[in-house]
Amino acid sequence: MGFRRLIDSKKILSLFAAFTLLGTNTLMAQTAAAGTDAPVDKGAMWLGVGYYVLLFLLVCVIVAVVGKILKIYDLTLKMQGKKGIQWNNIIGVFCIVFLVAGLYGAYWSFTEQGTQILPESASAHGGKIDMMFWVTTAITMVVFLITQVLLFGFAFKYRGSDKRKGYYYPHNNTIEKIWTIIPAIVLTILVVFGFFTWREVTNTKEVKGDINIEITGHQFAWELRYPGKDGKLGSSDYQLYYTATNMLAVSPKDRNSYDDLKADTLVLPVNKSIRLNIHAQDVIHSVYLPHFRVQMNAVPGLPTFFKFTPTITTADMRNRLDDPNFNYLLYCNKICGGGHYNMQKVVMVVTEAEYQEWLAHQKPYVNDQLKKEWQLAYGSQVKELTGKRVALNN
Ligand SMILES: [Cu+2]
Repeated sequence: MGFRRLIDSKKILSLFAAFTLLGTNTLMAQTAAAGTDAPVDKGAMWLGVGYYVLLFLLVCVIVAVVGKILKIYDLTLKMQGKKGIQWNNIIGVFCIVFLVAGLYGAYWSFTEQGTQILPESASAHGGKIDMMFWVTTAITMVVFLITQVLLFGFAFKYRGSDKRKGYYYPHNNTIEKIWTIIPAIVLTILVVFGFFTWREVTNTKEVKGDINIEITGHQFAWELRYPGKDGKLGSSDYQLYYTATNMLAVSPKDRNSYDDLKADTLVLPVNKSIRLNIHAQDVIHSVYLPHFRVQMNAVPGLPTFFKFTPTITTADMRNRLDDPNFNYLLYCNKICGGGHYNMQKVVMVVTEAEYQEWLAHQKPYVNDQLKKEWQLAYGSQVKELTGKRVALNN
């Protein structure tokens, strides 16, 4: 396509027209929103996306036009018997510019995003997880720096030149060995390190003294159940029908459930071993407690658990961060549907005395309505059981 035809092209003109139209609409929408304090509607947002897509296309067109102009200039120089544009030098310099800009971008990313890093770990095992993170980050950063400097530095140093002839170098076993064996050793160390840490964190049996807490995910909330005075959680059975009164499908056949407590907030005593027994009712969710370096999937029909020991109370962490509004949070870390973002709970780490005080105020899970439901479904057997145990707590 000739230069004149490119400029006259109807496609470019229509692109400009659409660009101007969308740009004007976006500006108008923003001005209107700013004037009325109204929330920005989604139509304006998509208009904004269209604006930037067209902006990108426009930049591409400009680059293409400049390229054509340079090509014509290059041809003119050659027709006059002069040397053409030294593309090899230009591209070589671009490599160095790209290297410097990229490294600055990485530095900027560390300084900007780095300020959002989590505070110190608030659990006993968290230090090990952090150590794995920092070792991996340090190794990958060293590799990143070396490879990028060599890649772009060599592209500049050995750029095409009439004075130099390329050396045919098809294969070298020594180099192949170096770049296969060294990464293999480094990766093996990282994987083995990770394996032992993960095994230590998860390969733990339920022992006496653990505080068992049941957490169940459903679209879109978490439900909590604490054991009563017997310290034992009654079993739940995912095959039971989940009803509004029995959200956790607790089995009426297990006496241990009769003194269990229903809770709205995840309250944990400091320096005590917590065993989270994790369930899901509908789809896969994930229990995520970033400040304690805990994450475990909640899978329907496949109970999972995570054991950890909180080491810093909420009050203590607020002091350390100098932020009186700080709260530990529990998130769902699997995109489980439209209300996924809503699956968030406040976690309070408190002293043992505060924990006991809080626990004493929690309501029993097996309430009167549930007792009635069970009696209707299971008859006198359940009536006899509930009659004995629930009386102790009510
Ligand atoms: Cu979820």
